[in-house]
Amino acid sequence: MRIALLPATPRRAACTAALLALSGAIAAQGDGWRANPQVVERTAKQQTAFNYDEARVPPYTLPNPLTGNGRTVRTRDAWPEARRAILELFREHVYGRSPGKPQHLRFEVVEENPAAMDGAATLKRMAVISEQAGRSHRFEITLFLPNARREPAPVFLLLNNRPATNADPSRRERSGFWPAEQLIARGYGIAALQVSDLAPDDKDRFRDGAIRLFEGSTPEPRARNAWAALAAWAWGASRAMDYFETDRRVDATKVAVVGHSRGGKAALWAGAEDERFAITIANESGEGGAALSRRVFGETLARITSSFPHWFADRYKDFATRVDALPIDQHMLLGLIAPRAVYVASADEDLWADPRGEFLAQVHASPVYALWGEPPMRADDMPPLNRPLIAGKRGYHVRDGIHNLTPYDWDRFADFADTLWKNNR
Ligand code: GTR
Repeated sequence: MRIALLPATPRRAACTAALLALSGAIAAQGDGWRANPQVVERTAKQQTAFNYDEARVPPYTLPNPLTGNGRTVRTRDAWPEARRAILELFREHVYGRSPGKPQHLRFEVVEENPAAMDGAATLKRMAVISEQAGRSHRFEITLFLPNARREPAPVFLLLNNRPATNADPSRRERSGFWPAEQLIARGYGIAALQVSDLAPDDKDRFRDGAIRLFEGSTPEPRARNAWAALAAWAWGASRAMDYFETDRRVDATKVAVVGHSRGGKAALWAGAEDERFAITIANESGEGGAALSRRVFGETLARITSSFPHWFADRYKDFATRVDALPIDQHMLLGLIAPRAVYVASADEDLWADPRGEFLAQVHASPVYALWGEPPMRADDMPPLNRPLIAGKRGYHVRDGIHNLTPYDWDRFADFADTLWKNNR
């Protein structure tokens, strides 16, 4: 059995095997998450222009996740062609077209400390320096590797969209948003980059980073499918992966890209664009992330493209008030990650991000995963609060509390990686 509903505080792969046997019975109870009525009432009062009522989700038909170029795929062998076509649809309509590797790329050690965290970890701060057409761009990666491990370590890479102090290499400041000690104790490496180093999160300045590297100061208007901030952040994740491939202490076949909220949207795009990421983790990524746009629940396409026009290709806003005309929905973004692993997480009080819509994207990506015999997630499988659901290479949880990335979430991500990589130590 490969579909498992884990208990409220799952800890180690050691106990997972026993739980797998229970899962069918638990999953059948139908005690899945429902939005807390008080939270719905409070949120609806605060944001009267948005829908928080399940009964008012409009009827919708999702595009077939197996259809690219008008042809529906039925076999694994036929998938790569459909995948390429679907990827193109996302580039053209949603995230824009990224440039790939720069002409020259090099890595410089900024700091290395083999006895960080009281000897538990090695700290490496690396500069990633890109050159293109005589211009250059630089950003840093902070990486802790577990010293207890002899073999190359699997690594979680966070696309940090919060203050840099949340991923403080000195550890004078510590944050549950990037609980480095916790991951090191579980035998994982943990890395972070600052998304603002790749593209400032500002509609007037977002080009002042990786985008300028490629475009110089080309005058407006940019192409309607030109890449924007989310794609630039994802591009940074790929350059970090380029570095991991050169570091003998990193197992580059076991890298998880992680993001929260806007960072989660970028993590999903990184996982879709770059097949080197073994696991993609989107925490509360919401609209433009894992949530199905056609549900029009919480944040909408109209709202996100007007508040954050610099996140997406300009063309995305053409669909602001006609989501049904989009050739894709976000379940197809998860489908692009198949057959690699993907974990989606939501929070009970984060209705803006539409927890059910995030879960349903996993459900509707199931036909793609089925090409590899991966078990489905079904609409009725939505697990209760704080009970992760693992279906083969896919995972989902909805935790109690507000919009945030917490040590609880990280422990569930590590549990998921444990099940995939048998990282029992
Ligand atoms: C919100 C935005 C969301 C989400 C969030 C965040 O304002 O509407 O889509 O990205 O910010 O990044 O925390």
